[in-house]
Amino acid sequence: MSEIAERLLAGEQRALSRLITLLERGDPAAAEAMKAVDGHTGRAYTVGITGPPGSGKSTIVDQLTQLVRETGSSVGIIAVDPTSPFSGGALLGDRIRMQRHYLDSGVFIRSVATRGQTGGLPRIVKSMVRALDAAGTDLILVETVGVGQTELGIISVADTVVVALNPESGDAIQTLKAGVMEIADVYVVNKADREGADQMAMAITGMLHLASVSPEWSPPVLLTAALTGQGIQDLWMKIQDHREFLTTSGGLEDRRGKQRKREFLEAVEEVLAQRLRNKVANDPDLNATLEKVAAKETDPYSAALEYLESSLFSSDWLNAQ
Ligand SMILES: Nc1nc2c(ncn2[C@@H]2O[C@H](COP(=O)(O)OP(=O)(O)OP(=O)(O)O)[C@@H](O)[C@H]2O)c(=O)[nH]1
Ligand SMILES: [Mg+2]
Repeated sequence: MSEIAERLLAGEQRALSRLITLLERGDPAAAEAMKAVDGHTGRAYTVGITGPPGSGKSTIVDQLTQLVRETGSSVGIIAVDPTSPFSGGALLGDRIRMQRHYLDSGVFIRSVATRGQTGGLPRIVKSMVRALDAAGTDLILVETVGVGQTELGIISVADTVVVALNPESGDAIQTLKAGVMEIADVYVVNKADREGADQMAMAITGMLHLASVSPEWSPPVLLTAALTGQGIQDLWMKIQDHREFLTTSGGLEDRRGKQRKREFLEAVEEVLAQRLRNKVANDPDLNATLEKVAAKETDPYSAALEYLESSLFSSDWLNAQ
């Protein structure tokens, strides 16, 4: 086993930081270490916190961390930031919001920039969760911002998904329609100190009744004021209830198994697409084909199939449905 994997399994924080840096660089040593530690994962519990921008996710994460640290458990925080790594705004805000935890050796905090990437959660987030898990972290909190694919992608890594909304987010119902209802295990109407929180909670509850998402688990709808910590204890209890439900029903194993299968298929696609891009970029004959397409000598789709057939794949492979 690689040295870094060994040190990680021994719970060394520096090995964890190092591994994450290697993962960020796409260093082959990271892949090797991840392979070695994979069998040692599964003890950590992962909670995803997602919702529209500014709904108070980081404040909730900060308060949950505080609460959980009081029990002595270690916490890993991964903030997935959709902005560029250089804009810094959101990261700076998070730093301020979570600053009391930066000096705590029982809390590990890392941000991941998605760099405008669309289509699911960046793969590195899954590796980071696994690395934190292997290093012995008890609770992992993953914050994802926004609505859409990245947000929904949280389901591919979290055991429990918390969706945080606000009383005034008039778009909340819209948010729910955008596939969020299928992934939310717990709803939080944060900023309950503001007007309209009860109505918002009732509206969500009403929609849940209509949708009846899962017969075994009805997602609770909670009110919190994360700024003061109000309702956070209750949120933590509901997260633990959900964990208990998943563990006793066998749902946890099922969920994690599905996540791993999906990750495998995504990796196949990713590697294939990458190799294909490299190959196409370095193909000296490609220009001739492109010129033909531009000159309307052939239509783009048939040209693409012909090109792939002649240069990369057999026609059997391409025509298989
Ligand atoms: N009034 C009130 N404000 C809150 C509450 N919770 C958070 N806020 C404020 O809302 C703003 C956004 O909070 P964050 O925790 O950064 O929200 P976020 O969802 O992490 O934001 P992004 O990561 O940028 O999407 C901050 O100014 C918080 O102080 C609350 O319960 N009540
Ligand atoms: Mg945030």
